[in-house]
Amino acid sequence: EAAELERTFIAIKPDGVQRGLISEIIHRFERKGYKLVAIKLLIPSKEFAETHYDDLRGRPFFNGLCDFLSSGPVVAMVWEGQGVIKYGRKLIGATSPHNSEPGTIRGDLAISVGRNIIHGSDGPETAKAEIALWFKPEELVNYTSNAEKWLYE
Ligand code: DGT
Ligand code: DGI
Repeated sequence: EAAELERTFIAIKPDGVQRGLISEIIHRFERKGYKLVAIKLLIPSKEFAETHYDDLRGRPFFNGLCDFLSSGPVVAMVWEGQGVIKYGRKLIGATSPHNSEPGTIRGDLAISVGRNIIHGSDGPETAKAEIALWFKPEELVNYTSNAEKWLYE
């Protein structure tokens, strides 16, 4: 059966980049079997960060969160695979590392909610919107992964 080619937006935030966790985080998505279809390193502007976190406008931490996201390089990625939106969130762990289980990215690698090293789209609608916000269509690379026939029945 053909795999449903679901895609999600994943970002390694400035704390993850500065702490040298880029490869660690990519490793976890890669070895799970997900396929990388887009990746770039950039410093988002404050305005861009505000657009990304638009649904959190009005929260007391909104301004600090946007300052933080725009404070340094971010690794923006799109990952593809069956159920990658929901299960990617599972790999990431709960928003606050206090609640993230050991074994998850935040559970293993972060301590505080405001420095939780990674972002992942929280549903199909946000995945679509965030991919479109961060990437031009031509930046998404279409290719066949030879691993697919060993990952999906
Ligand atoms: P999501 O999945 O993006 O809708 O966010 P949730 O469902 O993980 O979080 P939600 O909607 O219950 O709460 C909204 C925000 O409030 C969430 O981004 C993180 C923040 N938040 C959650 N628990 C706590 C907490 O105990 N303390 C503080 N300061 N913030 C919290
Ligand atoms: O999708 P998540 O990143 O798990 O969570 P979210 O979309 O609800 O919140 C976005 C980010 O906002 C989250 O990754 C970290 C930050 N945040 C959430 N709650 C707090 C917070 N930052 C601070 N400083 N304090 C908070 O209470």
